[in-house]
Amino acid sequence: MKAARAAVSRKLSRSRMLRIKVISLGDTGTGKSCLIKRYCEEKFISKYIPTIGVDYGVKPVQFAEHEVRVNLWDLAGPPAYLEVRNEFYKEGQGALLVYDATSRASFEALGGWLQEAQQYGAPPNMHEALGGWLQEVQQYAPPANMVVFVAATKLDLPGRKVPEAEGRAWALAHNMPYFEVSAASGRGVRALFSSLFAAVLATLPGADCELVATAGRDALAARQAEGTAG
Ligand SMILES: Nc1nc2c(ncn2[C@@H]2O[C@H](COP(=O)(O)OP(=O)(O)OP(=O)(O)O)[C@@H](O)[C@H]2O)c(=O)[nH]1
Ligand SMILES: [Mg+2]
Repeated sequence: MKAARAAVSRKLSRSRMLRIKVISLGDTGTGKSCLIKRYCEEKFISKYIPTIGVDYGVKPVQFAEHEVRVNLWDLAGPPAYLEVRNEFYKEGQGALLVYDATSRASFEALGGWLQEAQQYGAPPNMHEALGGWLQEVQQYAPPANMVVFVAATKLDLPGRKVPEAEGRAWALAHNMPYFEVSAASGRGVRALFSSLFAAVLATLPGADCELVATAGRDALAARQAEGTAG
């Protein structure tokens, strides 16, 4: 009887478990898959293994006594996979918009990625966008359903082509948080993911206040550990 009650309660808590959906986007080869692998498995693979369409993974993340299941949809960057990617923009609640700091082309492609997300995601909040000081914000606003974070990757490599100030200014102009990371060294990765999760959780109407507060505190601690708190 006791065992049956415990099983029912486990089933109930599983069914109430919060799930969030996060997607990755950015040019092919920018390091989206490596970033996710570093966060989920604390591993780095230097051999390039292109994503075929989309890769899916679930990461359970603990915030005090609350567990959140993060569904990660790692999208492939090549234009040919648009047909696969477009399915995911409506579902995504959080997105990592990734560019390679050693590739100016991947940075210049960011606006196009936002447009793609806007075209296939929920329509952007035009009222908010129009309040911005850049006309571009209106054109490249992220979908209304999605919290988007910008990540400059491969910070361990020499030959940087996009200075930090430029990446940060672009993100700021589009009203998005900006992080500098390296999947190879792990720099900034935990701070990036925990901050994105905290931001997504804060947008969910049904999320427990204590969970949201704990996620926010965890994210701040991770940013402080990286020296990126601000
Ligand atoms: N040095 C260094 N190399 C990296 C880093 N992140 C990724 N790479 C390398 O960049 C290449 C591409 O990485 P992926 O993560 O597969 O790129 P992707 O964005 O997922 O590419 P697609 O799946 O084709 O869209 C691989 O050879 C990685 O080892 C990094 O932080 N530092
Ligand atoms: Mg990939």
